[in-house]
Amino acid sequence: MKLFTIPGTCALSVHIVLEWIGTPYELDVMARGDNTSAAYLAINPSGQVPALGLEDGKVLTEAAAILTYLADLYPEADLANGSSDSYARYELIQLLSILTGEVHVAFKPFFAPQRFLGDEAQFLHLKDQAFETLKPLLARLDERLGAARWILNDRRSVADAYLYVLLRWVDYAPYGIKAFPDLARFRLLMEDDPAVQAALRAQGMNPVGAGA
Ligand SMILES: N[C@@H](CCC(=O)N[C@@H](CS)C(=O)NCC(=O)O)C(=O)O
Repeated sequence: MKLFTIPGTCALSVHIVLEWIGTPYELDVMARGDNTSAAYLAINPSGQVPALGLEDGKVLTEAAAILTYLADLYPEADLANGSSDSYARYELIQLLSILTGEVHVAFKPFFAPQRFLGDEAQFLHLKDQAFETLKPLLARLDERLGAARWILNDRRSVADAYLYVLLRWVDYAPYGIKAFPDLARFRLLMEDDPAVQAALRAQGMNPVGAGA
């Protein structure tokens, strides 16, 4: 398997999961901009990461699909919320949908305001608005986590890897991670994990710690 990633992006979640599983994998760490090359567009026409090249030559894209695929392929790693029971499976899909389709998407006007507005004078306003949209989403995740160690039924799953990546970005918000004490604690605990540390190192990234 080969993971295509760009440091700082949501592809880190897949990288963490590959480390948790402990299976051999190849890594293609691209620089920003490489994802619009003809070579990469042939791998993922959306130009986005993550993409996962599979052993049979197929490519899987979309973080939620890749994470579910890996959780299913390596049941011994127990990262699928115990999904032999069907409700547990849909709970995992539900949470991955919230994280990828609601929370991640809410960050997009901050990271790429030019995709939403032509008028640069409006960018700051748009970014502020993005963080306002995010606040209740993060508050709900903070409440959902509560005193638990892991976000889904207090059982480690692929959703934790994805949540960690999203929480790294909360430092950009004016309120910061400290506004969400349980998420802040979760983020710190994730950074104690040798698998997370290995993935960060391999992508030339640093832990973000407790936040400002
Ligand atoms: N829906 C996609 C979104 C992936 C995505 O937004 N990737 C970002 C990084 S977090 C990216 O590749 N950005 C580069 C670009 O769009 O040019 C997924 O869940 O995998």
